Amino acid sequence: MTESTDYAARHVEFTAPEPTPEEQAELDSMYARMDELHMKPLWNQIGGLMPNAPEPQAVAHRWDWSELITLARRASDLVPVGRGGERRAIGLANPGLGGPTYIAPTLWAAIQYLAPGENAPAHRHSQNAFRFVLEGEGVWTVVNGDAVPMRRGDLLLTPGWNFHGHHNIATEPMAWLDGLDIPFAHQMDSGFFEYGSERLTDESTPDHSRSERLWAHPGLRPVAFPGQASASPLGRYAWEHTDAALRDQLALEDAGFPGVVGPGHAAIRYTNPTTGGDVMSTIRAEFHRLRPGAVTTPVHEVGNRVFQVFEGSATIRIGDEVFGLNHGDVVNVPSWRPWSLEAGPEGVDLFCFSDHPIFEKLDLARTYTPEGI
Ligand code: 1HN
Repeated sequence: MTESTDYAARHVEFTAPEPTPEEQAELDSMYARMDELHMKPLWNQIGGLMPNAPEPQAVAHRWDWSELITLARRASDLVPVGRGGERRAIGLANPGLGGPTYIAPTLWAAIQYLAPGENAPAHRHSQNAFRFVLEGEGVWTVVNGDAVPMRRGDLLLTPGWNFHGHHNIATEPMAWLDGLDIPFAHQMDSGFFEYGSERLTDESTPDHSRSERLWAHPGLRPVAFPGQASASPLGRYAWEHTDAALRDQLALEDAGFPGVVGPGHAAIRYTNPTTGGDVMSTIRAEFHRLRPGAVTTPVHEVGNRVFQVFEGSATIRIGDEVFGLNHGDVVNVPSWRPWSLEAGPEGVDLFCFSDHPIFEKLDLARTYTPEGI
């Protein structure tokens, strides 16, 4: 599959008549003066500024889970967690973006590791954040005093400006995927940060957080909290609900009813129960389940996706590249690169997050399926 799209206009090179030596000297001097005064002529750069379709600097890249978890364990032996450093998190830096810890121009992804008895101190920032738990349990994220358990397959939210700290009260270390909109806030100069209390929560650790007791009942909302909130008030999306929803979609397909997004492809979007929309204003979170061998239709989308394999294996095609994906591996899809998934012989479960809400809100979202499906 190629990158070409049939609607693409042709790019026309701007050519001026060949200058005489005198004209060239004048031109050189004019450009030198512009440079001194921090001015740039448009006629030399329009093609790069306004390509016919997005030409992301970010490249598609896969991070290997076994390497990530090995380095996280080493970091745990060598680097304490505490105030100042705040989190023992290893960020994934897109090789196309030239150095900063950005998996995409808008998104941050990291593996965070907390050993038994360790505490990541409370703080808050305007950046939105979530955690997705690949394996393990025993860590509690305390969000504004509400103790939220973290267990395998759970999605935990800490929307912007909520105090949050993490405590491992178990006997095993735990690692999870963090996703934040740090690059977006950084590039837009919109970020704020404050330290929270050093005092550990003396909350008991109930089975369910307060937020789940209020908001995690399907199709039901507490009358005491009317209105809409831009970020979801639900702190934990428990695996048992995600798994059941996906299982039911595939069971409906088996019974000949609609429900799946494509043949053998069940998918759910985590929603804000006060709106039915995305969980946070800048980040979309989804979970995809493909039956063995199922294949998705290639699609171009404005915005960036990140996948992490929860179970099983798959291959993902991104433009002309193909990546094999196993348990825990993380891969990003840059804007407008066509992507499609093919599940391995045992099927695949994938967590996915994206920055698509940003583009939808700004009327900049576009999708295109070359096969017109
Ligand atoms: C942060 O607060 C967390 O709360 C994780 O777990 C990663 C990366 C940069 C800045 C703040 C967390 C972070 C972060």
